[in-house]
Amino acid sequence: MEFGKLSQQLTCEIKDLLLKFEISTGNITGLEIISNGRINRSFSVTMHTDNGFVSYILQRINTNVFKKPRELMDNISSVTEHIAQKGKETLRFIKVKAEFENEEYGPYVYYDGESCWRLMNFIESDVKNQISAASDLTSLGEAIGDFALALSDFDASTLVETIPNFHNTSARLGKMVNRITSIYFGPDAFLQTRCSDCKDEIECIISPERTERVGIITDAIRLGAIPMRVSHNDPKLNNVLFDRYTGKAKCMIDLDTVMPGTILYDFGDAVRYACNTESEESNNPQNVRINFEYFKAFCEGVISSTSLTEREANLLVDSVWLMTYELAIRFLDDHIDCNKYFGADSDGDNLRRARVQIALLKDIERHEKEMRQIVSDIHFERG
Ligand code: GN1
Ligand code: MG
Repeated sequence: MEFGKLSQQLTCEIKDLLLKFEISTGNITGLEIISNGRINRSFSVTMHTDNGFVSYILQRINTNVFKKPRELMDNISSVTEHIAQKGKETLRFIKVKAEFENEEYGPYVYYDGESCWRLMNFIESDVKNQISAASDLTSLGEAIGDFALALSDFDASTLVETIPNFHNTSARLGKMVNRITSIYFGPDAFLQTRCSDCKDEIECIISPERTERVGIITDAIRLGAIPMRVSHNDPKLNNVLFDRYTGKAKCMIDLDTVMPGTILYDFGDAVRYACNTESEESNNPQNVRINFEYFKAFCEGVISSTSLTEREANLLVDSVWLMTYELAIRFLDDHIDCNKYFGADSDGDNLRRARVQIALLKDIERHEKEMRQIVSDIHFERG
């Protein structure tokens, strides 16, 4: 949305918020709502200051999802400092002016009595919501590999879990099953009908051949079979910035879910989002397939930019399966729970999203062998 179209009131509120941060302000010449994230509310603001035109991203942190904004920002600032020290591009947050700082929220969050706000420098770049060529996938893979490499000497145990059990698929499955069970035995006829209307999707999720595979990565971490690393955990295509001129990935953004984890979460989640022949929002689950050309290009990007252990490499395809399964569970559970987490423009959005993930899951199951072959060819080639 353009500056002129934002309500006068919102524009004034934003102007006022900017005054709370350590920047030199000026006349706002551009203001847009950034609408491609599902969780936080974001605005891009351009101002004409004594130093020329400067742009920032102002964000309202969703504190229903991120319940500890201070810890969240501590995580992000230590990780971004580490990346910046290596001379790599990353997000830079702006401190709140001392007189507006609140000890509970720390130096990077302005609390207006209701909401938590943060401000960061705008990075000149392209954001992609859709892939236009296989080379985009190689760049995406390199961004994930570079991120892992830049943080390979960062002590993951110093980070707090901003969303506990974020990629604990088994816990997510348990939560959905508990919800359905209590609806089934409970008094709410509306919710009971809501569950019966997605009976096929529920059955698909709770089928034993799927549920028995749910711990494949958490078990490997618990047993020490794969290393605990810093992972991004939400590497959707539009959480990576691309260079406008070279098309190469510049850096990863949306660092709220950076936590101790495994690169497998990043690998699997990026593939399930970006190598789907349809979008996450598609109305045509019957057209959903894994795009092998994209998958191959992505694997090349990741494998060429970071080093994986043998066990990690063996679990790459499982991670794609698992992250797709997890998102199918999360979207379906949120639909049953009346869209409280992801939100919806109209009821049914999250069921539609769940159907896309289920269709992708089935396609992955049909083609696991080919996917494993692609991984092992590239991994073997790189030695
Ligand atoms: C959310 O905020 P956004 O749009 O980058 C979600 C991800 C999901 C994604 C699905 C904190 O990401 O986990 O994969 O939607 N982020 C959080 O589109 O829950
Ligand atoms: Mg995002």
